[in-house]
Amino acid sequence: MKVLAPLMLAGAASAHTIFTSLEVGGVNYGTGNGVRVPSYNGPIEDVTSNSLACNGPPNPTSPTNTVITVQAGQNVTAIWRYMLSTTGTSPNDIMDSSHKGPTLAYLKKVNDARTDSGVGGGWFKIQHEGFDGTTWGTERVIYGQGRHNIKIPECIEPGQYLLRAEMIALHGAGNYPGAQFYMECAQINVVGGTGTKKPSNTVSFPGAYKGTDPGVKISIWWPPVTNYVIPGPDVFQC
Ligand SMILES: *[C@@H]1O[C@H](CO)[C@@H](O)[C@H](O)[C@H]1NC(C)=O
Ligand SMILES: [Cu+2]
Repeated sequence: MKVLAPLMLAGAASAHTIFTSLEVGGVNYGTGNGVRVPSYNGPIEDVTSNSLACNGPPNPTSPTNTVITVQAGQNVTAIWRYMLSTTGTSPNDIMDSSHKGPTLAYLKKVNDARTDSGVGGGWFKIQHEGFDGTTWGTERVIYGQGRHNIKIPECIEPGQYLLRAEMIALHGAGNYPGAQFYMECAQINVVGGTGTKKPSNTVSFPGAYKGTDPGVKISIWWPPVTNYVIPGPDVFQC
């Protein structure tokens, strides 16, 4: 523990993150436009909190009236920044490099993306990236200008969805609570697809994660991670 303590303190210091804006087809819609952003960048650590769905108290988010149009089958990019006011793209402008863990993305079909809280069932996973033996998913975002690439499945039915982009930081996850969950929800309208699929492998937020999940309660510093199990369900496949 003597060796680990400085690392954990460094991680605890301040360097959190926010999914601040969504980029679609090369167009960035702007901070908080179509993405419900909090003013404070802190994590949620309680996996039973309603704030695990789309963030929320202790980090209340601002509503937005924008619903961003996305073509089914298109890739969108969640843009992560250290703070709402951070405009740079150096690694420290994204998230502290101690914040190693997976990236994930989920969709939930809703009647009105502007008003649906996101709390409850109906979420299906559309992307995740864990640890490949060398690099964590979050490191690709930290060293990739905060860009988190997410494919919207081509086969899902058109309509409004909440897009929940997430990064989990595991630097202090040896005990639960300890893992830091960072997530915001974008409001999107999926068009153009011929899809009709309603994914069956859905989960709830809160509910999808447990404090005992091997990907939530894990000491990543020692022993070396060999087979990281990403929390949540399998990725939905068309
Ligand atoms: C689209 O996003 C997925 C992740 O959901 C990624 O694996 C893929 O490389 C991306 N494709 C392009 C062309 O960027
Ligand atoms: Cu942090």
